[in-house]
Amino acid sequence: MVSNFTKKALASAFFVYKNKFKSMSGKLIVFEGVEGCGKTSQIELCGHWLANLGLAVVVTREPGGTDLGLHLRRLLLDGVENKPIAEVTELLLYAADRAQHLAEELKPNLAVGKYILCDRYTDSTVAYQGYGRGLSISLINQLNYIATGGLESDVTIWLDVDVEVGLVRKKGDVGKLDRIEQEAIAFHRRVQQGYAELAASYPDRIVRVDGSLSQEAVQQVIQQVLRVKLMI
Ligand code: ATM
Repeated sequence: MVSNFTKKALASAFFVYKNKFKSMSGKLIVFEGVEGCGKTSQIELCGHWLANLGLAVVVTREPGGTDLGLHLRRLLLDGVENKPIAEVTELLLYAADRAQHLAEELKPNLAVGKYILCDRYTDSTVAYQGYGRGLSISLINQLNYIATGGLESDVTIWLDVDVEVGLVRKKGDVGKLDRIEQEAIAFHRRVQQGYAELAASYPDRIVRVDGSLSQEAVQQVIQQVLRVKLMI
């Protein structure tokens, strides 16, 4: 029989385990959304704002936030000699990029109190590989857990723009679309649906921001969200 003392000790060990990341003093702020939603400009504006408040800011992204990740990003976005990448291979490469990113960038920077602005994180995998490709969400959740050890964002800003508007914006910006952007519009609509369902499932963590507003208006909303959520 398990004594009350043992039960208490187990409960407190579990509490310590569950909260091991909460002791990290920095903040992980993630930006998510479909192609052309405006993440890059909003991250830049937000970085300046936080730095002007005297906070130490790190801007990073997935895939490609480490040297290893940059190689993985190229493989993922350009492909290799026009040969198709199997869906599960793609999923594992995103997970590998994330595991390295966590070890090399996220954990060390959080530990020294930095404010990390991260372009995409675990929700991208649920939205793109889960809703977009149709891979098992439960498998993706497990892989996300393996890659991150359970580290969640403090807040995730989902920049919600119409899929067609986003793709037109993106094509206008860079002139050509990468391997994933070239997917059929139905794929991008499923990704969008994924974000909508994620936001509905995790209302405390994910905040939807209307990305169709002007750049300045979107930034004002983001700053307001961060002030409230992170008490800055
Ligand atoms: P950015 O262009 O936003 O940096 O994202 C790179 C691509 O990687 C993006 N699609 N396109 N093009 C989304 C995709 N992606 C996934 O499919 N799964 C993931 O887990 C992540 C992090 C990104």
